[in-house]
Amino acid sequence: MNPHLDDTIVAVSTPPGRGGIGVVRLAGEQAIAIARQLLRTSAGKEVEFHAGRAVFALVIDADSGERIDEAIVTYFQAPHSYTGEDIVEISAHGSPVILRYVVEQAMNRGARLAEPGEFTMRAFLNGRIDLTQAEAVRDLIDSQTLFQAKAAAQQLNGALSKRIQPIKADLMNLIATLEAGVDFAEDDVAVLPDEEIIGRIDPIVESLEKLSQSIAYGKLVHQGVTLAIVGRPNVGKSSLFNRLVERDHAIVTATPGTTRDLVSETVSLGGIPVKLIDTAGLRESQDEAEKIGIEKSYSALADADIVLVVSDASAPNFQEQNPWDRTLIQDSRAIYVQNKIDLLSQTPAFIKEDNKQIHVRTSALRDEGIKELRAHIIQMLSGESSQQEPGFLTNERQSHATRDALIAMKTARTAVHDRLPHEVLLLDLYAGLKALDSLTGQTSTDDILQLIFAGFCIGK
Ligand SMILES: Nc1nc2c(ncn2[C@@H]2O[C@H](COP(=O)(O)OP(=O)(O)OP(=O)(O)O)[C@@H](O)[C@H]2O)c(=O)[nH]1
Ligand SMILES: [Mg+2]
Repeated sequence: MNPHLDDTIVAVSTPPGRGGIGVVRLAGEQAIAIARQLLRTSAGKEVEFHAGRAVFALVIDADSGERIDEAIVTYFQAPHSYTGEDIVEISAHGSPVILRYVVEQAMNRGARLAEPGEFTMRAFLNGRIDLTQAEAVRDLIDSQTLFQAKAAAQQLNGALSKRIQPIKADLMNLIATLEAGVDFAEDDVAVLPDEEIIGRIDPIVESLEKLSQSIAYGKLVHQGVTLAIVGRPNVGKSSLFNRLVERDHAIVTATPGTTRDLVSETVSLGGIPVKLIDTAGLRESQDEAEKIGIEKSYSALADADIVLVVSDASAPNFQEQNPWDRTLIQDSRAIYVQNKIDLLSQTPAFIKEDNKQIHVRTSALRDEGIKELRAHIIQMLSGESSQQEPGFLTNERQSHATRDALIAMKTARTAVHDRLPHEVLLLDLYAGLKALDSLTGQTSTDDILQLIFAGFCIGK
């Protein structure tokens, strides 16, 4: 048992700095006893705390009894609180001086300063939330777009755990069946035939494989994507970049070779953070700085999730303008942009699809086709998300655990094929279960025993 878990902890829960209100949170057995010493009613009496209710109180100087601030104090009674313990939240005015004073006074009366994330850690340790939900709290706080926040809120609601639960239930059932066969072999408990074991392992493997792939979507949502704008010099890459970020960020001039270094800015497209990178125009150059810039363009091109391949639609040789873009022709990451259409005599269509290649026609100068380009990028992003189930992996830890579970299940399948004894097979299955446990929380021996005895008529 973690000794620190018994401490009553205190911290300012609102961000540092001044604001309209600031909240000090106290959690633990002594929360009320400590809060009581720091507060008075307007009549100077002790504050009475009622579960789930907010009351008006004065923050007082604990030594002299002088009033320091007015506050609204909310009491969440154990176990119906964020951490599962008694929690008192003191919403005072948002002055760092007052908030620090309240925290210090609470510490003088036995509270300990909370470690970063400790309230959420306690919520986890007290079984209020599982690990995926704890991670979702962090994601929710870190979210930069509303779309990210919604995705995190779904995870906080246990979407990932709900997706894992049936997989785990199937695995536990299989373990229980095999355990029964091993432990009660003399008692005529039927031993599962190999085909049936395989028939029960396969769907688990399949579900885990799908789950494992969902990290791609999780990364898309949480980390966003990178989009590189590449092409020959002077075709209007920086002009397009500025249109997409909606301000004059990159330098635009009529001289080819203007952009030397990578210029980047993150925008939200369809709720997904997209890091746009403007690059130096690709050409043979003798200029040292430009040469380095072009090298960087190539690495940005290699690393990007989406590439805008820009050409000048008005240039006479525009079809051959990007000989190097042949390497991109089969690239599903590419969107071909024909810019400067204002210089063409006829008015062309904005989006054309041929051989599955997408061509968008724009005039960065006149702000034409930009909306269509943006819509197309969003469509490309949401293409990946359309068949996505609500629960998905969002970080490396989860991805690792899922992969471990998958490996264990595949090893188990091989063990069946190799006709290894069920004791050995069970080791693999337990390894798979342990990996899933690290995602959602422990399965105890009792859980399995219960399944054995509840599901199987041992009768003795
Ligand atoms: N007529 C017209 N001119 C444009 C358009 N887009 C950009 N230009 C002009 O083309 C010139 C080059 O534009 P940039 O945006 O600097 O081109 P770039 O591809 O970033 O060029 P480098 O950085 O040198 O590789 C500038 O004079 C722009 O004003 C367009 O749609 N129509
Ligand atoms: Mg440029």
